[in-house]
Amino acid sequence: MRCLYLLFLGLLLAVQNNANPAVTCGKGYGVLQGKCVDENECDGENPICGENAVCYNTNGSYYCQCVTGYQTNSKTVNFTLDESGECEDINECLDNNTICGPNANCKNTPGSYDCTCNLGFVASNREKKFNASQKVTCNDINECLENNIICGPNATCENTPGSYDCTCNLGFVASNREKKFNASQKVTCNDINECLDNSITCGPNAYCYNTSGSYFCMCQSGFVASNREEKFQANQKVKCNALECNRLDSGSLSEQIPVALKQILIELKSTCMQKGVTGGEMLQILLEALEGFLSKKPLTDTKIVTALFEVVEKTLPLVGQLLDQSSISKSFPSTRVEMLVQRRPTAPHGPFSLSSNDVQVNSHWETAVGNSYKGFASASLFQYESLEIPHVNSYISSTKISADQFKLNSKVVTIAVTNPNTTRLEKPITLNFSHLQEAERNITCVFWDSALEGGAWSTRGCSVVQSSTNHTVCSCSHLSSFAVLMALYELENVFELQLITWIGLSLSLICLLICILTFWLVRSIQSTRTTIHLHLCISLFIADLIFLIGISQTENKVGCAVVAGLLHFFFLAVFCWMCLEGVQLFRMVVLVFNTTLSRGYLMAAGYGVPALIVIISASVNYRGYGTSRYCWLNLENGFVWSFFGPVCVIIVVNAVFFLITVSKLAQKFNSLNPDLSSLRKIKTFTITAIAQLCVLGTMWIFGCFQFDEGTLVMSYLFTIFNSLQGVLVFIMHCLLSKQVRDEYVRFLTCVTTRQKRSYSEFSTNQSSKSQVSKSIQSTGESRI
Ligand SMILES: *[C@@H]1O[C@H](CO)[C@@H](O)[C@H](O)[C@H]1NC(C)=O
Ligand SMILES: *[C@@H]1O[C@H](CO)[C@@H](O)[C@H](O)[C@H]1NC(C)=O
Ligand SMILES: *[C@@H]1O[C@H](CO)[C@@H](O)[C@H](O)[C@H]1NC(C)=O
Ligand SMILES: *[C@@H]1O[C@H](CO)[C@@H](O)[C@H](O)[C@H]1NC(C)=O
Ligand SMILES: *[C@@H]1O[C@H](CO)[C@@H](O)[C@H](O)[C@H]1NC(C)=O
Ligand SMILES: *[C@@H]1O[C@H](CO)[C@@H](O)[C@H](O)[C@H]1NC(C)=O
Ligand SMILES: *[C@@H]1O[C@H](CO)[C@@H](O)[C@H](O)[C@H]1NC(C)=O
Ligand SMILES: *[C@@H]1O[C@H](CO)[C@@H](O)[C@H](O)[C@H]1NC(C)=O
Ligand SMILES: *[C@@H]1O[C@H](CO)[C@@H](O)[C@H](O)[C@H]1NC(C)=O
Ligand SMILES: *[C@H]1O[C@@H](CO)[C@H](O)[C@@H](O)[C@@H]1NC(C)=O
Ligand SMILES: CC(=O)N[C@H]1CO[C@H](CO)[C@@H](O)[C@@H]1O
Repeated sequence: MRCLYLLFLGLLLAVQNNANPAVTCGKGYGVLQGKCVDENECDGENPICGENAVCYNTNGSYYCQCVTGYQTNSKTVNFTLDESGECEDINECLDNNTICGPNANCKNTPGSYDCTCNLGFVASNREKKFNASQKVTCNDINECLENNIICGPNATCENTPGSYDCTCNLGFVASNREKKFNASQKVTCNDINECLDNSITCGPNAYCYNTSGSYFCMCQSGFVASNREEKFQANQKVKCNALECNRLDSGSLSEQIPVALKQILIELKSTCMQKGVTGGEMLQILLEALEGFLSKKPLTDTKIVTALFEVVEKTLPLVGQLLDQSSISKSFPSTRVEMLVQRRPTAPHGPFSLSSNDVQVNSHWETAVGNSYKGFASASLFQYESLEIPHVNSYISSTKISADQFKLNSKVVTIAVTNPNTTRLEKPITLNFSHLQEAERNITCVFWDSALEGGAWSTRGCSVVQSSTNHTVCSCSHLSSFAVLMALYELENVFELQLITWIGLSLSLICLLICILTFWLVRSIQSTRTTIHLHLCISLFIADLIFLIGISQTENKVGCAVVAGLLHFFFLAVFCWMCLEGVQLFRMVVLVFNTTLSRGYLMAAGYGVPALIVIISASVNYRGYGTSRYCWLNLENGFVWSFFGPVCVIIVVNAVFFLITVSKLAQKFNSLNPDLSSLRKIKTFTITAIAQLCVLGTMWIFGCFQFDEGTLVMSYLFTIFNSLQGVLVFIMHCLLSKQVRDEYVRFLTCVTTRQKRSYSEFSTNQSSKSQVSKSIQSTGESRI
């Protein structure tokens, strides 16, 4: 309803206008053909909106709009006449100070702005100017890459954000003495003469050379840099050491040396004097020369051995000084070398180890360096694979021991180090030697002492740390002139002992044979005692014979065991018969009657008891018979007591019998009516028997040590006693008995005066006589 009313009102107005031609129009309108039309204010003479604005006509009015980059001072773009505004340039650079982004400069322009990259930066679109809408960034220019000679020669360019720095290279200094400069400063980098610099010292025996940008040090001729480099710098702490080739003059050795060695020395010295020779080359020459020398013939003189060791000892430190590698290992048929070299600015310390297959050496670098460090240190192990050393004396604990008592049981080695003063080491070196032959006892560590009779093995300063069957560890407090060490062992079969055994046993056997014949054939002395003597002699004879032939027949194990068993049996039998003699004497003194013993009982006691012992021993431990050294009872597990046990028992029993016998005898002597002649006889018998017991008993006490400890004195005592016991039996039972002596005299006169007589006559004569004496004796015995 309201709309309709308004419409009506509108129509009414329109009709009125048309109807009235003299009309007046409102502001902003003009009259045209009686009509009010919009007046275009923007068409006027003077721009109505002012500069930098665009005028827009509207129905009945207009408005001004500032062009881009402009605005009114009330920060609006549109304004009308009423507002009477004016368009002013916008300062984009002030409005937004990050509008250009980093490293760029903003410059306001009328209606706009320009971004330009700072010095040292370039726009990503490579244009000089840009604006924010272009999304351009300013990037650093790498001046060093754009122009690689920007800093000039001998200088280094370093790019910085927006710029660059030039610095002179090491060894050059900028002409303006500043650290950093740039091309615009016209600075040059000049070479420094480091050799004039006091802070740089090449050290003694070295020259300094100035080079473009640097310098180097060089040893004077005749000197070798400790790091083996030709040129070095002061901060490397290199030392120039004299190369003492003169050490190789043959005159510097302590002994006159053979021509062959002299030639080796001359060759070595001329090699040493060559410029630029290396340790490896020198070592090769030494080893090759020694190869010829050692393979030719065995060394016959200790002085040659001394000289040989000395040559090696003097050459090895030179090799170490000239060696380029830090270690070298060379092996020839007769020699072998292991060498370690340290070339550090500071002295090395701590342990090191050198080893070949046969010897391992443990020492410390402190030992190899010594009191003054030369900038390098070397240690070498020189091994003689098959050095044939002449028989030389040994000084064991300052006692001279002749050559034939000891034998080399390891490879011979020389230890040489840089340190020239090795006569008393602070830390001893240890050497672990492999044995050439298995040996556990009497091992000695020795070194070659050239001060002793031109060269001999000596134990001074060396000791055995530990010794097993196959190895000996030695410790020595010096390397001396020759640090040669070896293991020795006592020879088991010394020739003299062998000789004594042979002569003594042969003598024994002859004597025992005479005894046996005497006791067997001479009727006049037949009695139970004689039977006992006879069997004692037979047992001893067989035992000695087996001992002589079989004691060292160790090759055949079974044979050896049989020999050991037989020895066991017969030596026991000797003791049993000896015991029986004691029993018989006892019976003679105590049991006046029935002094003859049955042969059966005697045999059973004399041979049965030993047989029983041997059978029991063999069945308990048959392996106990025969050892690797002797065909005798094995000393391990106490098996040998199957011999010593019964022997001890017998000796004790015998001793008891003798005591009783002697006391009874004394009683009888003190009795009212002593039968002096027969008592004296028994007294003699008893003394003889006791003497025999003592001899046999003592012998086996030594024998105990002989087989067990193997010391030389015991060996000699045992051998002498053992060899001569037959002789002793002969002396005691035959020569000291008047009866037997008479028989011998009779026999000898028979032989000399009645050679033509037949033996049968002699024997009948003999037997008839002995019959008489026997009856005398038996009555004598039975009377007691
Ligand atoms: C200015 O006026 C015009 C016309 O009325 C309009 O289109 C525009 O949006 C205005 N601008 C501003 C910034 O007000
Ligand atoms: C300033 O200009 C930069 C680049 O055009 C734009 O990213 C930023 O938003 C502007 N800051 C202001 C406050 O207008
Ligand atoms: C930015 O620069 C471009 C190219 O020169 C131009 O077309 C544009 O109008 C400029 N914008 C401003 C806001 O100045
Ligand atoms: C120093 O510059 C000169 C001239 O360019 C050049 O011959 C010489 O090799 C440079 N020295 C070094 C150490 O770079
Ligand atoms: C060069 O260095 C001088 C002094 O430091 C400085 O004033 C100058 O701006 C630098 N020139 C360039 C290109 O970096
Ligand atoms: C050798 O060493 C010992 C002990 O280290 C020292 O007493 C002696 O002076 C040294 N001799 C030489 C010649 O350097
Ligand atoms: C000695 O050397 C042998 C073999 O190299 C080794 O078996 C043994 O243990 C060493 N002995 C010692 C005490 O180092
Ligand atoms: C080793 O031999 C030496 C010299 O002959 C001797 O003095 C020492 O007693 C022997 N040692 C042993 C355990 O046999
Ligand atoms: C010693 O060496 C021999 C042969 O090399 C070997 O048969 C034996 O078992 C070794 N003995 C010991 C105790 O190692
Ligand atoms: C080393 O010393 C400097 C300063 O005295 C000189 O300028 C250089 O020319 C010299 N360099 C050489 C290679 O002799
Ligand atoms: C072109 C145009 O629309 N003109 C109009 C302007 O305003 C007057 C009255 O306000 C109208 O009558 C015109 O028609």
